Amino acid sequence: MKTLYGMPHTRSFRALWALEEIGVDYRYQLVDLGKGGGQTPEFQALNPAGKLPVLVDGDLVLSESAAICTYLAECYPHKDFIPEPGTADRARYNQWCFFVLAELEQPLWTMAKHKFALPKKYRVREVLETAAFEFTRAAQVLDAGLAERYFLVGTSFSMADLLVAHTLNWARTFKVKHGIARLDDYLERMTQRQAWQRALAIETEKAGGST
Ligand SMILES: N[C@@H](CCC(=O)N[C@@H](CS)C(=O)NCC(=O)O)C(=O)O
Repeated sequence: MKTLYGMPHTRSFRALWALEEIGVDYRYQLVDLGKGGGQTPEFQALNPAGKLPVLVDGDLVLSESAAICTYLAECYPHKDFIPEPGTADRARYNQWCFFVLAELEQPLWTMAKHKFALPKKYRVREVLETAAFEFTRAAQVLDAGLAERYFLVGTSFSMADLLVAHTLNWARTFKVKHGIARLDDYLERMTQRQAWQRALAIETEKAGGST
């Protein structure tokens, strides 16, 4: 049985949503970062960074949300959430996954770090405007990539869509605007997926205190 270590309102939603898309059995282990759950010896043995998500699957202990989503998609190729290796679509899939991590989410993460995540003495308010500008530029790149497309790669939903949609929703939740209607429509489509709705319900239940 797979175990996902996660906490509501973190990047572990990506792995949770991926598990729900695939429809495989798993256990959700809540790690309360606010109460030092990432710093316990038990959790640090799984991820010395103390970060979520972590997926444990047999002997495999995997961190990094995009790696987890890609791993899950590769384990269940018949679900068609990742293009075949060595194809042009797989190259495009990789391109968008790396884009999410390196370009789209970094300005959001910078804002979060400098608003609340870093210790107060390391926060620099002046970077917030720059990060907002960088997010808008990355969103424009995404907009161009989605022109005339329903999904980012090929003709079906992939984990690249999952990572991008989660990140756009992150921006929406934190009221970081890009002002691009096509991205709003795309996010609307992605969040109408049943697996998104199920993952959201699970997070809501976990946030209510049930482990
Ligand atoms: N690149 C990592 C980032 C993981 C990450 O920073 N997770 C945050 C929650 S969204 C975390 O666990 N933070 C706890 C900490 O920094 O101590 C991924 O995508 O999985």
